[in-house]
Amino acid sequence: MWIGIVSLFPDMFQAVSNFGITRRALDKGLLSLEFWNPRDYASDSHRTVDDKPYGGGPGMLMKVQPLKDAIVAAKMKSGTNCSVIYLSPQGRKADHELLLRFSTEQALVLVAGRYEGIDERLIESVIDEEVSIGDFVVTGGELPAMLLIDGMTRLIPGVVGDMESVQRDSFTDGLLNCPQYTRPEIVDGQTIPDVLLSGDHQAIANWRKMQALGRTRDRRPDLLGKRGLSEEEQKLLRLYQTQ
Ligand code: 4G0
Repeated sequence: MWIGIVSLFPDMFQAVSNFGITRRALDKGLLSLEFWNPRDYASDSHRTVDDKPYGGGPGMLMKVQPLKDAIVAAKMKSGTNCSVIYLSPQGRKADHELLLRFSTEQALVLVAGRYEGIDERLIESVIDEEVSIGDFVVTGGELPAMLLIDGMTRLIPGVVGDMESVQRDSFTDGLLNCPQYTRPEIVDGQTIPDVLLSGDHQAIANWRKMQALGRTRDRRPDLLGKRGLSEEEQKLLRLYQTQ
C-alpha cells in the first residue's frame, strides 16, 4: 500500500516510520509513505502557507495555492486515481469498517491540515472523503493521519504475523474484548477467574464471549444496537448478570 502524505510537518511521521509494526511493514515493502510539503509549493519569498479567513475572525486557514499544488502533485505520483482523505473534526467518524476498506486500497493520499483548516472549495474540488478520528480537536491533522496509517497497516495481509490475533481484537466482531490475564497467577492478592485454569476450552470460550458481551452492553451499548444478538448470545448475556 502506497500512502502520499500532504503535511507541513513530515518529520512527525517518524513516529510511524521508525517504530514497531509500522516500521516493519515499511521494511518489508508492504507499506510505503511519501511526503508533500505545501511549503515547497509556496510561491512567495517568505514561503507563506497560511492565509486570513474571508469575513474576518480569529485564526488562519491553509493558503489555497500551495496546499492545492501539493495535493495535486501527490495524487499524480500515486499513478492511480486514488482517494484523497482529509482529516478534520467535521469528517465522518472513523471506525473499524472504514479502516478495513482503506486497508484494501493500493494507494491513498492523506491531507493533514494545520491552523483552522482548509478552504471549503478545496474540499469540493480535490478531497474525496473527510474523516474524523473522534469528537475532539488537536493542533494538526498529522496525529489523526498517523492513527489511520497505524490502524490500516495492521489490517494489511502479512504485516502482523498472527492474523488470528488481529481477528480476535476489539471491533472485528463488533464487541469489546474480554478481560485478559497473564502470569503470575496472583498479583498482590488478586487472583484470576478459575475457568481460565480449568483447561476446559469450551467453558473458556463461553466465559470470554459472555464477558465480551457483558462489558460491551455496560460500556458501549451503541455497539450492540448496531450489531444485534443471536439467541445464544442473549443467553450468555443473561448469564452475565447472574455472575
Ligand atoms: C481541520 C482532525 C483540521 C479543521 C484534525 C483543525 C482533530 C481532528 C484541523 C480544524 C484536527 C479529528 C476546525 C480546528 C487540525 N483535529 N478529530 N486538527 N479546526 O479527526
